[in-house]
Amino acid sequence: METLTQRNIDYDRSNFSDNELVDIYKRILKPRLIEEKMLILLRQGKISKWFSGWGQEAISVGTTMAMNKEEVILPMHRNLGVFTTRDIPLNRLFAQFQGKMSGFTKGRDRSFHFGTMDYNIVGMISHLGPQLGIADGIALSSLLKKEEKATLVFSGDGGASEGDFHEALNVAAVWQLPVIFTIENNQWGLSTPSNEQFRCKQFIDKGIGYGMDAFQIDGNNILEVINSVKQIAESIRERPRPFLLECLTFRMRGHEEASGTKYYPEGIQEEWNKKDPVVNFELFLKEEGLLTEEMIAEFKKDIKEEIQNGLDIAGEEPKIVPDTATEIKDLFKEHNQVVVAPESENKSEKRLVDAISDGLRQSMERYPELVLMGQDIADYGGVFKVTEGFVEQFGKDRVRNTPLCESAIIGAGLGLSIAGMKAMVEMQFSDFVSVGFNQIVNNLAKLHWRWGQNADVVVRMPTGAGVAAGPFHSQSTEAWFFHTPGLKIVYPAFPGDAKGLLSAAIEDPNPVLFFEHKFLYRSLREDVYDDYYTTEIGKAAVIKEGEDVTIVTYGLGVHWALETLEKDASISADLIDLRTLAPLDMETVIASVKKTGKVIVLHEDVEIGGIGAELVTQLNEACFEYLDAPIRRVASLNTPIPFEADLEKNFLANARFETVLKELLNY
Ligand SMILES: Cc1ncc(C[n+]2csc(CCOP(=O)(O)OP(=O)(O)O)c2C)c(N)n1
Repeated sequence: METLTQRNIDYDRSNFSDNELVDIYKRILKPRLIEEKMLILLRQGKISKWFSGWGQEAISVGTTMAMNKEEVILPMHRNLGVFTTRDIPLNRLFAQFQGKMSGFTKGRDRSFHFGTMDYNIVGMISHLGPQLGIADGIALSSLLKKEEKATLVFSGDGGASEGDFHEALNVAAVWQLPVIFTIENNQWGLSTPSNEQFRCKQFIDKGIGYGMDAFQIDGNNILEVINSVKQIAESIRERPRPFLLECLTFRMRGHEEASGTKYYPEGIQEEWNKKDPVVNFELFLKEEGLLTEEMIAEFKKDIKEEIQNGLDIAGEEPKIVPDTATEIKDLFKEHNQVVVAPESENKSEKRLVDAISDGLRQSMERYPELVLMGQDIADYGGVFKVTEGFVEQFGKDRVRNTPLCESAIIGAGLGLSIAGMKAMVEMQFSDFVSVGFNQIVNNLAKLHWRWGQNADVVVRMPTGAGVAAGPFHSQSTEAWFFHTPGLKIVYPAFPGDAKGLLSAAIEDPNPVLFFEHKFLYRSLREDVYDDYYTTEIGKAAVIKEGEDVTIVTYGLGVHWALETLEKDASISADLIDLRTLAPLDMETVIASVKKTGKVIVLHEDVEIGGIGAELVTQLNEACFEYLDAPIRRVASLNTPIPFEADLEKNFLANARFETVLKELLNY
């Protein structure tokens, strides 16, 4: 590409002193020189992949210079300049790229896939859009704490086609959150041009639909970027509200170095090279008499030395030696639960729904930083009335009705947690968690393991069948998450456990999915302690003791088993209610199976690839020599769950449980 000798960008320097302008130059030069070095290293085979931000540096550097240091920025894959402008030591940045220990993820995630709250940066996951909901949560925390802070989050024009973009902007607008949604419109998403990505004339037209102000600026003009972001940030610190800021630019080097640029129209790179953000600014400062060739050479020399020094330090660092125990330990933030006993013995009869409501209310009293979010949970009290009366007691700031935006809201829960708060997100029905799935399995579950940031979020999941509600209001969804390391899954079967376990889940700084059986909400009563208390997470309960068989189950299965045992008093069984599915209390289960020699696993969820499959495998490995019969598993049919009452009955595991139990006993 030809070197520019003529300036093609007009700068308005009226807000900047000479020194500031020179400082800006040094700031924008640094990521460019790192880019140059990375390309050399790539050619030498010393790094494997590089997403280049060449030509887009003014956006990363300008936005970061405009924001206050204590404000959070959520960058994407072309925002090297955010990291350098926040002054992350280059040796750590390079160690991160090389998967070394002094990076930010202990070698567990690559390139820019990390965050560090030491620098108020929350990094991306590959899925792009989920960043935006997290920004909402961080901004919500600022709003609730009246901190007068703005949050800035990036998206590409391509990533903005994701549902997460729509959800996050919509939530930010409805809640008037101080977020600057910065769109780097480099006009391509991989090989797809903008006109195959969206239909509106210009990107900012999308702002109208969300009811937020939107500006388009020249993303290659660093002074324009700084001025615009400063102005917006100042304004929204004072009067919180979101902004859409489109920074027009061009992706000079294609998607990533290996994928080439053959699909670009002829001459487009040359055209955009004329608007190079670094060289144009350099030419401008020379014209202004602020920069000489000698100064440029000196700055380049200094930065190159810094880069080489950083590479040397990172290069000398030994490769990570895998340690399995550490890999597993780091899944969760350390939390040694100390079970809290109720202050008095006072009890009153509570339905499951009342007990859950009670635990939630007392947790709200205990944790002023706890925020509840969900559809219709405020004045309406939630569809199952768990939060009835909460608005009166805790106010609308902490008991928040949400738009229908599961993904953005779970993301916002994570944002609240990153900002030091606690979040509880209610799914209206656990079936609907499928549209928030990505945030749970890829963000909540992996965050602590990736960069040590915990996700203090409880997702409440009204679940299960027995209410003839059909395939989308009756599913058992626990196995969707059971397979994902990094999540705790709690599934109580009784009101007393539900209250204690929900309180424990909220206390726990890690992500917990809390399943509540809808059929049991109002059909089950128990005397429950009135005071606040917690129950141990990860501990099964032996509900009945016997000699001949072990029944392992959870949720509604516990009640099916109880009914079956009540019908036939001759059956002598250990009945184990798992209560927590992740982590599984295998110790209790194994001890029982070793005693009885026979075991049947029962669950409401469909059979295939379910929790039963895991239990059977682990029991086979641990108890084979103690078994007097093959392990049996009873689950619901491997079909979706039908609506009609008799069809539903036939679908559910209970239709076959008694027969299989008797077969096992007679084996
Ligand atoms: C959910 C998801 N779909 C697809 C991809 C693959 N992918 C990675 S980056 C990218 C293009 C993104 O375009 P844009 O948001 O405009 O950012 P740019 O790369 O142009 O900076 C695609 C398709 C992905 N990472 N995540």
